[in-house]
Amino acid sequence: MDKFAKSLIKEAAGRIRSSFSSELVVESKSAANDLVTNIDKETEQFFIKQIKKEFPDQRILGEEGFGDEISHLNGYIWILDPIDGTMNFIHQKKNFAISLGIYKDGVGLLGYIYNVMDDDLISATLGEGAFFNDIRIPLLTDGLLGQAIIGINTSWVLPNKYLEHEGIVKLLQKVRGTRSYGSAAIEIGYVVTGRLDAYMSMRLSPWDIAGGMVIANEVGAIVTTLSNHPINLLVQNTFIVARPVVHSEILDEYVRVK
Ligand code: 2AM
Ligand code: CA
Ligand code: CA
Ligand code: CA
Repeated sequence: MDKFAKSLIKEAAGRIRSSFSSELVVESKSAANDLVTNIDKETEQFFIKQIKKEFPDQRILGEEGFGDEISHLNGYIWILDPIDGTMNFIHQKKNFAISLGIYKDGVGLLGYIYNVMDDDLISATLGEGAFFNDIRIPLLTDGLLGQAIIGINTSWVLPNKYLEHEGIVKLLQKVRGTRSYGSAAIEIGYVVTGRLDAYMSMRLSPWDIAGGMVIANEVGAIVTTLSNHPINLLVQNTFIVARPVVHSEILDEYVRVK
C-alpha cells in the first residue's frame, strides 16, 4: 500500500508540473480568496480512479468532493488534498503540496506530504518512523518558545471569532519569529523536520492535516485543537502542531479560545 501510494503521488505530481504549460481555469468557492482550479479537480479524480481500481472497497475523502461522503471512520479511508496551497500554485508556482493520509478505523497508518516543486516527500508508517525522502527523520527535541519560529497567517491578528487578541500579541512578542508559507501541509512538514517549532491555524479540514498527523506522531510532535483536544477527522478543527514543550507553553500561556 505504501509503495502504491508513493507511486500515485509521484505520478500525480508529474501531471501537476506538466500543467504549467497549459492554461489554468481558476474559480472561487466559499469566498473570493478560496480558490480551486481544474488541476485540483483533475488531480483528485486521478487519485480516486487509481485507488478505486486497486482497492475497490476502500473509501476516499477528498477536498474537491469527487470521493465518498464520509460520516464515520470505520474501515480504510484515504484522506486526500490533491493540491494544498492552491493560491501558491496559481500565483507563485511553488510552495504547494499533495497531502495524503491512509487511516483504518480512525487510526493513521500511512502519511505523506509531497512538496511538488521541491520534489521532497515526507512519509511515515505507523510505528516505523518518518522519512524525508529516504532519510529517517529524528525524533523532535524540546525547544524554548523564546527561541521558536512559529508558522501563522494574518488571520491571527485580524478580528476573529476564535481567539482572544491579547494573548496572540503576547505570543508574537515572545517568539523569535513568525513565518507564513500558505500551505498547511508544507508548514506541518516544516514542523516535523524541525524547520518550524510550531504551526497553528484557526480552521483546517481533515484533508489538510490527515497525512501530517501520521508523520507528526512518528517524530514526537504534538497535534491537538487550540483547546487542547484530539482532532476529529470528520469535521473542521482549530489546529496546532508543535514540539512538546512549545505546544504546552503556547496553549497554557498564550492562546485562549473564545
Ligand atoms: P488549500 O490550498 O487546499 O485550500 C492557506 O492558509 C492554507 O489553509 C492552505 O493549506 C489551504 O488549503 C488551507 N485552507 C483551509 N481552508 C481554507 C479556506 N476556506 N480558504 C482558503 N484556504 C483554506
Ligand atoms: Ca481549497
Ligand atoms: Ca488544503
Ligand atoms: Ca486543496
